Amino acid sequence: TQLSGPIEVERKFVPGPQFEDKLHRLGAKLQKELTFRDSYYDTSDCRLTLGDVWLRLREDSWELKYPPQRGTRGLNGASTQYLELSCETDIARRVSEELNIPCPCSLDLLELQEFASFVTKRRRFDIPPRNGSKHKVVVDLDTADFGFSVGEVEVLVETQEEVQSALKEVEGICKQLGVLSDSPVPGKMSTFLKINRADHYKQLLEAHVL
Ligand code: V4E
Repeated sequence: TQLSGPIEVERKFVPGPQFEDKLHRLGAKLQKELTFRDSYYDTSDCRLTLGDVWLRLREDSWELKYPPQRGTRGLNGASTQYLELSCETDIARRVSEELNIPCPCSLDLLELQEFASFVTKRRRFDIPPRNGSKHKVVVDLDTADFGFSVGEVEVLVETQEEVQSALKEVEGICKQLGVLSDSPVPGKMSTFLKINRADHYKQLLEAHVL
């Protein structure tokens, strides 16, 4: 089944000491500050996350992230691309397909368990359009309640054809901000699991999902 939702192209980074100066020099403007709780769900044998499928309740809304092609990962070096769904019916369809079970009318009917829950404080910055740029770029600075901070440069696109140019743009902005690291930067989830769910974390590492 072809479900539609935006493709999120992003790259995580560790903001250095002079990071906010660089952000302002690029003309970035603080768009909003928000705080939200994410609770992530999976089967007891972690079949969703082992397939790189991420189901969460962000405050009161279900959201699903998964790689564009079945059986592939959303990783592209240190940058990532994930499809995002936010309609609960579409999410139930995609999750049941992943688990090879009949589609439930509601996600509540699936016997899923929460495996992570944390609060993020986010400051979102808009990057002004640059010469020749096709995409709207945002920079998020996140701090999670378990004492971990990470940044993300992000572009949302509608089609797979736009992914390459979005990746270029994300990487260009990272370079300008002095945060283009060669190796992937651990995100909130990876760090949360390492601290709180060592066995789950190990399984994901061994499956090359993290
Ligand atoms: C762990 C994971 C996913 C769930 C968390 O997604 P993330 O984008 O890190 O969270 P957040 O709060 O920033 O969501 P947003 O508000 O941007 O929608 S989705 C994919 N993964 C796996 C993964 C990975 N293996 N490597 C990297 C660098 N990132 C994610």
